[in-house]
Amino acid sequence: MYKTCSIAQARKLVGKEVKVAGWVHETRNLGKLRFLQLRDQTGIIQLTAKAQRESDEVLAAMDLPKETVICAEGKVVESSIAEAGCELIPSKITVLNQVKSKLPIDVTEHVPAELDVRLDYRYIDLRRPKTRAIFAIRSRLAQAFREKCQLMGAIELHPPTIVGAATEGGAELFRVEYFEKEAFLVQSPQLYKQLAIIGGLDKVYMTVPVFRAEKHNTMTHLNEAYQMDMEIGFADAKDAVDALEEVVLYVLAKVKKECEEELKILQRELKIPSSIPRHTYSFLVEKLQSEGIEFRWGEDFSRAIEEKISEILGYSTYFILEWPSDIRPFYSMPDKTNPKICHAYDLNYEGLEISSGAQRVHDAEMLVEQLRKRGLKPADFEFYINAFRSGAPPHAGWSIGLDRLTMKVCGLHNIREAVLFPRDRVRIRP
Ligand code: AMO
Repeated sequence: MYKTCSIAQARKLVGKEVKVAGWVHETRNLGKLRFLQLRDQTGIIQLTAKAQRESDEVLAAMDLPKETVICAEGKVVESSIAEAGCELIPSKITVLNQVKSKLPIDVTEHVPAELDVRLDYRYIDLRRPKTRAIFAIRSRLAQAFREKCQLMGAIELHPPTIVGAATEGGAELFRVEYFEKEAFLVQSPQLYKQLAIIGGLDKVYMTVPVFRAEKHNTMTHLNEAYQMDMEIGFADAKDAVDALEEVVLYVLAKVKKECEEELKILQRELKIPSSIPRHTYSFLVEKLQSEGIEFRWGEDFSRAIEEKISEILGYSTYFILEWPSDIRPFYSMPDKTNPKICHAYDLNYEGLEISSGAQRVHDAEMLVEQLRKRGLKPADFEFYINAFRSGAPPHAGWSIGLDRLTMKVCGLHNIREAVLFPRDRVRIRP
């Protein structure tokens, strides 16, 4: 057995003998007195050895190079100088593995590292408390999403990743060779979650990777992203936006309550509104125009325009409802009286679009028309369109970008920081 407890647990076991394992974080040799900070995922404990008290083997081990993997046995005692209020008096230190190369990242953060280097050596970067905090928060966000969906009575699905047709427009697909056929990596679980609703599953959710062959290089886009989707049967746009608000507020509240330590490491104070204001696209365009900002109805909001909107509103978390039909995907339901507008919506959290969705078109002939209008071939979507001829209920749904949500919750400037091994135009290794 390499350890009897974690370092966090050992810190609570004053007076007890323990065996802990981890990495040498830092050492300090004052001659007669030697200190070694031992780190694992849960924290750091100080090992203190005295020349007159400890064996030669233990004293020698107190000078091991940083990041050596060791286990240490000894007694936890109270300490007025150690940061944790206790320290470990080692009786035995065993080297489990040595460091055999010069490390490109300083885990103690005395020397800051460029993001590119950190991503190339993510396995070392992950040893930094800040990076660990990001992934602990990301994990809690994803878990809280699942929890809330289950509480709302939804069923978790696992849709395919290799597909035969586009969902979000034809130009952004990664092609794959699939035996003698052409296939694609999925852009969104969109079609499949809708088929599940047509199948009679009333409320479904999923957390899935999606692939977008977009050639951009921005701080908020990836070529492989994680989406947390929900689709609801017998629902209109308002029902879906209500559900989205409920889920997002739940998830944020969970993280605020249960990731206090991680948020502190990241120096983040999470702001959670009691409710999220809702504005139509047209209202925001009027607001922009009344402030003298040049913007034409029908265009998509750029990042710069979104910043202006936040400035004008005085807050940066809000829904945008009722979008121009022409700039939304084919499955978005047009308004009956004014088809220029559709029942689609976005959620901007702290100035960034983190979620998007729509009430769906549930009539097969209307879908064919919508596909044609966008230059897409209905024949490519035959299996999907046919499903709408079998008795399709009205439905609506949305997708939350997990990477973007993590980025914003953690206060990061670059989405890549929120992803273990991000995929962008240049990065496919490691
Ligand atoms: P959309 O394409 O807007 O909608 O995606 C939904 C959410 O996923 C995140 N996202 C991304 N994050 C990082 N990099 C990307 N390239 C990227 N693309 C999307 C965003 C975005 O808000 N099928 C619809 C959803 C629906 O209608 O249910 C869809 O995929 O946070």
